[in-house]
Amino acid sequence: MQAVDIKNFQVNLNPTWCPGCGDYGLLRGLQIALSKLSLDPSQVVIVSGIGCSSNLPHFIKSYGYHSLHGRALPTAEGMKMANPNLTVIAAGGDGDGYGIGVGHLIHACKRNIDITYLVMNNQIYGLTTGQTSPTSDFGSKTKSTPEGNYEYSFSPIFLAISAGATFVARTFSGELEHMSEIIVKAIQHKGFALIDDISPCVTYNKKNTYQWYKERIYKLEDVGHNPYDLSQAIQRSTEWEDKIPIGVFYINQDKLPYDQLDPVIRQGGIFSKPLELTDDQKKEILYSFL
Ligand SMILES: Cc1ncc(C[n+]2csc(CCOP(=O)(O)OP(=O)(O)O)c2C)c(N)n1
Ligand code: SF4
Repeated sequence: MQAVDIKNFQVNLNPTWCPGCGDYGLLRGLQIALSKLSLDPSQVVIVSGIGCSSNLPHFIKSYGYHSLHGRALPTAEGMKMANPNLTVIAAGGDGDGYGIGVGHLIHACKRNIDITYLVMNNQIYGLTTGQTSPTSDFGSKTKSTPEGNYEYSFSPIFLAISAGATFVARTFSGELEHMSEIIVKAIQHKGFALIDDISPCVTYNKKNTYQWYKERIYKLEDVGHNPYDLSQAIQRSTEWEDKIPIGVFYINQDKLPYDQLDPVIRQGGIFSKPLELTDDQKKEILYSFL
């Protein structure tokens, strides 16, 4: 694959994340993947929700849209429907995507629209200074559970597979080459792709540290996992605590993506239709967003 210079996707701005935050890894892995795919930054849009991780679009050269907490997916889906030529990437945290936005996640999986969703999962609410999220481990001590979390977490991998996602993977912010390869595959996949990235919060999550993950992580490809086998994928999807699989859990190439089924999107989406507005009217609409 012919790669373009990674500088095409870099901006002259230092991320505001804490030193050591896993989100730096995801940013770098995504930039490597986009350069490997030789994409044009003007054909890529990154849509986020709210949270530390959701600041991602500011730190990468492409189109970007910083939306509302939990609302990255419907915004991203709308963009793909309007202009199916774009490479649309949604991004955010576990609180954003698996908490407040979980209803949208289920429908995006079911709809199988051709976008890639990157969740920087640190098992905590980082921006709001360390409350439990839906993926916080049972028993973990956080600001909102000083005596230990007494809710059980769920597996986003299991959820996405059962809701109909056609590409489901997990990456680790400490494994950049592996991560970039998986992001490349997810973007190339035709349909909804979820990547759950283990992205440690070094400031508020004192349990799930880089070291904690490194002692547990193994690669699915090293154990002969077959991502085209649904029962194998489901079986691995709930593995956690003692051993944590990373890699591609599940691929389904039989289901057609929404954008190949919907009659309007198939014809190029509303982007391809004449706007029938004067230049002044276009300017007025544009400036109302600034
Ligand atoms: C509707 C709404 N509810 C709550 C908030 C407050 N809020 C902002 S960020 C956030 C959690 C962020 O956690 P996560 O998505 O896991 O991202 P992280 O900061 O850990 O990257 C919350 C609850 C908000 N901004 N809007
Ligand atoms: S608080 Fe946590 S998630 Fe937020 S930037 Fe710092 S390390 Fe990253």
